Formats: sequence, C-alpha cells, structure tokens
Amino acid sequence: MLRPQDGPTRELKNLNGLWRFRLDPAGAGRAAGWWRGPLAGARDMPVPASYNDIPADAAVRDHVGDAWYQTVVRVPRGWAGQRVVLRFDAATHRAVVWVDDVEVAAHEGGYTPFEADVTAHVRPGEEARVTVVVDNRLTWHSLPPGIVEDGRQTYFHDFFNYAGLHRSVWLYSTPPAYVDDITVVPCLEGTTGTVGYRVGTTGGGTVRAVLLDAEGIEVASADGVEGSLTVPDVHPWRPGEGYLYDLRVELTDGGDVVDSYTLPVGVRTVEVRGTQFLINGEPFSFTGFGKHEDADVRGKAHDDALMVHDFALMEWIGANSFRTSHYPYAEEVLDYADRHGIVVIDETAAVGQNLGMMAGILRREFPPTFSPDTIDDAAREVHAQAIRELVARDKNHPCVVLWSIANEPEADTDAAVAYFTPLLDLARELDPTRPVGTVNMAFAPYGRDRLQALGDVVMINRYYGWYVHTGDLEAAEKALQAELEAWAAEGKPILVTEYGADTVAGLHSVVTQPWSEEYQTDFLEMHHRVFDRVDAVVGEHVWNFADFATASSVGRVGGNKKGVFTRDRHPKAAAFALRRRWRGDA
Ligand code: GCB
Repeated sequence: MLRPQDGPTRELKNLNGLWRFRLDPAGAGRAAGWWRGPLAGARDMPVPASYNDIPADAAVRDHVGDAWYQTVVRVPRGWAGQRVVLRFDAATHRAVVWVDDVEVAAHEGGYTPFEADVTAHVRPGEEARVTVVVDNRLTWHSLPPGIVEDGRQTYFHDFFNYAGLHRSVWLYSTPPAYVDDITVVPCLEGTTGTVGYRVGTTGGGTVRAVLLDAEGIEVASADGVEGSLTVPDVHPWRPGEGYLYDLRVELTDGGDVVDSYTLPVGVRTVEVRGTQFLINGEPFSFTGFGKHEDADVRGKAHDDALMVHDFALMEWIGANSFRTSHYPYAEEVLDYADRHGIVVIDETAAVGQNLGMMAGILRREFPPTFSPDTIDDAAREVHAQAIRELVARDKNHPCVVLWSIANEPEADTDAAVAYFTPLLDLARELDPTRPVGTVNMAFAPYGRDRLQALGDVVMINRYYGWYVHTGDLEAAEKALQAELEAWAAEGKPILVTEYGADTVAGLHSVVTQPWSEEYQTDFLEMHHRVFDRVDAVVGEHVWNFADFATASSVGRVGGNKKGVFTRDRHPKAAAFALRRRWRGDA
C-alpha cells in the first residue's frame, strides 16, 4: 500500500488539527446515526493523539467502547476530474468512517493504514463532513486480544491501551488512472546492484521505471509493469548509512505522463546463514532496544519532534537497530530509519496470546489460549490479515530486515504450532526475501518451546536477574549462560530481543539492589558478559528504550520503568554504560 505523496500528478491535504470529539459509553451513536449531522455535545480533540490523557478525566482515560471524531474538510477546487481518497494512517483499534451521510470505510486493527475512494461522495470546491467512530475494545478476535467484562477491559499485554486517531489523516488526489502499488526487490552481486520491480496500475497505460541516485542522476530505466534495473557500481544501503535511490514510476498514455509516483529504494540484501545474520553478505550484530510509541499527554500519537529526538538518542547511545515492539509503528518512523541506516525488526500487534502466563500475573483461571472459545480460527484470520497489511505497507523499506509475527505467544502446545504454522507460511509467501519468526518468552524455555524451530532466527526475551533470580546476578549469569548455550545448538542466530530491569531514576544504592540505577547497569553488564561468550548471540535489544505507560498493577509504579531513558527521555546511569559498550568511544 503506497503512502500518499505530493507530486506532479498528485496532491495531498493533511487533515490534522483539532477535531470534534465525543465519547459514547452507552454505544448509542451507531443506532442514532451520529454521523448524520454535527456531533452534539462534542469537545475539541487533537489529531493525532491518543484521546486518553488529553482531558483530565478518568472517564476518558479508562473509557471502553466507541469514541466519535468529526471534522469538516473542503475539497480543493482544483481536484475536479481527479480521484479523491480519504486515508487514515491509524485508528486504534477499529473504525468506521462516513463522509456526510455515506459510510465509506471500516477497518480492523489499530496500527495499519486504511483508505477509501470518496470521489463519488465529495464535490471539489465544497465542504464534506468526515465522521469516524473508533472502538478501543479488545476481544478474542482483536490484535492484541483482550476481554471486556462488565464494561471493564482486561488485556494481556504490558502497555496502556491507548486509543484514538494516533497518526495523520489525509485527503489526497490521484488521476483517474493511477499507480496503485509498487514492490521492489533489491539484490547485490559484488559491486552491481539490481532492483527488481513490479507495478500495479489501474486504468491501462504503459509503465516506465526510472532509478535516480541521491544526486538525482538517472542510473537505470526500464519499460513495463515488471522488470529489473541494474546499477553498476551501486551505492548500497547499509547499517549506519541509509543511502537511498529514488524509483520514479510513471504511468503514461499516448506519450503523456498520467501518473507519477516516487519510491525511495535502498539496495541491500538480508540473509540468515548458520548462526549469522548477514546484511549485504556481512555479519550484522543488532544493538539497540525494544521501543514503544509512548509519551506523556500524546500517548501513542506519532510526533515528529519526539521521533527525531528518539533517533538522536539512539545515535548518541550507539544503537544500530530497534524492534517495533509490539505493533507496527508510524510509517514516518520507518522512512526515517531508511534514511539514517537504522535496522528494524518489524512486529505485528500480536502480543498477549499467552493465557497460561496471564493466569499467574492476573491471579485467575483462564481457558486455553488457542481454543474455539478464545483465540480461534476467526482470530487467526484477523492475525493473517494483520500480516498481509504489515507486509503490504512495509515491504519496500530497506530498514526492515526481519518480520516478527508475534511477541511471547504460548509456544509449547500443539495448538500453538497449529495456529502459527500457517501464519509463518503466509509471511514467507508474502515476502520470500526476509526472515521471519516469533519472539519467545521464559515459560517455554529451550527444550519446551516449539515455535522457534519454525522461525528463521531465534528471538528470545529473558529476565534472569529480574523476574527470576531477582537481585542475584551471580545465579542469573549462570542460568542465562546455560540457556543461551542450549539455544546455540539450534544453529540459528540468536537475538535477545528483551532483557531489562525496572529502575527508578534517582534511586541509588551502594549494594546490588533491584530498582536502583546501579543495579540496572550491573544487570546489563552481566548480560553483555554472557552474550560475548556465546557466538550465536548476534543481537542485544535492551527492554526498554524509555519508561512507558501500562495498566495499573502491583508490579508497575506509574508504568513500566525498564527504560534506559525516563519517559521524558532523560538518561539513567545505564545509558552511559550502554554508550561505552556500543560506541566504544565514550
Ligand atoms: C516482556 C514483554 C514486554 C514487557 C516486559 C516486562 O516479556 O514482552 O511487553 O513489558 O516483558 O517488562 O515485563
């Protein structure tokens, strides 16, 4: 799915700003047709933002169910004769959209975009009313899953259930015949690069593809909807250096360019060979974090200022990569990573599919995770669709080197194998060029886990010295070493996708004491000693980049405090230790 863009044949209008907003706790709006006129009793709400923390009101923060947004947009007069599209970069977790009185879109899933061709429902030069109902309920059939009981939401993942219009809303134009999709597959043979491409179009015409280097100089071109462009002396995209070409795709009709779309392209390869993870044929070691889209006031809203600052902090600390834990991030983030050579593990919103673990944490009984009463075949189809949408959106980003299709699902049962086998197959069918896997948690350690064998790499989250052997780094070191050595026997690269300790900024201790800044530093250094002793470990992603909001619980003091930075992005002591290890120059 192509990101909308301004260009010689396309125009883009951003609909961000203050929208009218109203909660619908009784769920009355759909039956009453609230989209049919101005939203009664509404207040102002910024878009993009999670709505939860904007008003100082528990009813909004803890709302469960529908929330309505409305704005009025004037369609540019100059768009007469053009195709007009309304696009939401994200609506969490599901939404229905009306333009004036007409329903134009419905979408499930809070972290991937959707759009509607609204040409027939708007008139250039005139206003249109856009109404959206966003439902934040998590059920057995949503990603992530959850249950609503007596109007209260329970969920099985460790971040706050922020909701709303988290990313930009756009109105854009294309010509009636247009470039609908582009897929590129880059390849490297010595100093020669190739870019295989496939273009989807509507409305006929012929396609021309032109590849331009970063200076705008044409380096290759081809005709046809499918082909391959060869670049001698190619400048590859590589970690730390996000060199990009531009692929300009033109749809022509009788010699006239009717549509034109420009896609940034990085020429790089990804391969798993034995225990190595190769980028451009060279062994790559991941340093960095599991992150969250999370900040005060805004919640999960995309914010360019915060994004650029987070990337600056990652550069400062020497992180070369991160995982989009635990959902697809805004496309702006991937574009930025492309341009700066930051490597990304791209994850779906499948987190919390592990009721055995939750039974312990929430101290209650649950039915089996994968069953006709819980996560069933219909839920798996929702998951499959989430994978399709993720790959469709992110397939062309050179920064994305690995798909993670679930975080810490149940992994030691026949039901889990039956659930995940077709999903891994699907990911490989949709994208044969990137490795894929699931992320393992400690309840299915080496020997019990049955999902890592199905993936291309081993991804494990471990908390030795925190959730087990709490405060005892000596015991933790032995246990960690033993388990990593066992995993190494699998003969695959091991990425430790989480390891971390909750740490209260400003809490100090002369003795090894959990929650103190000194403990976080010692804890991470212990892990690094072990990682350095196990060759197959080629990835260390600390949990987490920054402190983040969670649901309230006895184990969370104002959220999860495993950040190396505080929620407002101040470094804890461990940040300096990581910088010494990862940059080696501090
Ligand atoms: C995990 C989860 C992550 C949690 C983390 C923790 O294993 O993947 O979402 O936040 O542990 O801090 O407990």
